[in-house]
Amino acid sequence: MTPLSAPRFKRLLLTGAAGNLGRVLRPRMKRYCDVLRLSDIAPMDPAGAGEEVVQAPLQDLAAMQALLKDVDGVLHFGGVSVEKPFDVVLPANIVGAYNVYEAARQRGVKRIVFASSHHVIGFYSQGETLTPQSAPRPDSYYGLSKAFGENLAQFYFDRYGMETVSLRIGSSWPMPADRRMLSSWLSYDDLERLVVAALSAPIVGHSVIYGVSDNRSTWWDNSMSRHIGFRPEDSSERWRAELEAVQPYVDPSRPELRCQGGQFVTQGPFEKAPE
Ligand code: 15L
Repeated sequence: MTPLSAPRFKRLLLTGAAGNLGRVLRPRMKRYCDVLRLSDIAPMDPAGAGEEVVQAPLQDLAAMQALLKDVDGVLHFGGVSVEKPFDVVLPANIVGAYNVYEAARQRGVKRIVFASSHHVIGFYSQGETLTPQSAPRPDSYYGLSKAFGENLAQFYFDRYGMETVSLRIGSSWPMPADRRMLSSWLSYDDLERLVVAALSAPIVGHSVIYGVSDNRSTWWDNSMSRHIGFRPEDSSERWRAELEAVQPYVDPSRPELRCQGGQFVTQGPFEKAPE
């Protein structure tokens, strides 16, 4: 991919560095900063040139206060990235997001790129066109936690002037894996373009943008977020015939096929009913 022109940061922090997208972004973000600080609760590969590696749980405020020291931009990709019981989602995604924002405020960080998710709006039907202002319809405890993160970002902007771009990431995979992803797919190169645009756009306040490639079919209208300057270049189209052959039509009686969030809409409940 052609390197993007973007301001160089002194030190960027990437949380969730051991996760799926964290591992994609780790080698790609190095060219945009002098030092890339990488953090996760899980072990990571040792630090290479221009890297710092800090293993730390998001739910530990003191650890986050140390982690945010001398950072001038944050990519918050940490936390659980799939549906889990609420007691797993709460510390990682809700307490964890609060700790990152509060530590960032204390350390004077001006810009956060928050890895939200389209699971904030996953209960809308496929084919409905949504904008960044469409009312949330979370499809999971995970989606609810991302809606909390977007509200947290809005609050920290309104109260403290800290800017965030919340990325409602679709399906960022090497290639689309099913018919739904023909519309929700975000290539890794477009993910990089999105993150760099979100970090470097001059004024963002709190902006929400869908993380999706230039697919022929899409349910998400990003025209309100043009100011971010994200121009996707990839498309899922070359996999269409193959994936539509596997699933020739969308069965409206099955919510996991009908809804934008796919299987997330039917996972759970996890709690046992009382005796
Ligand atoms: C997500 O938010 C997940 O993190 C990812 O693993 C995918 O499953 C994606 O959504 C999706 O719905 O395709």
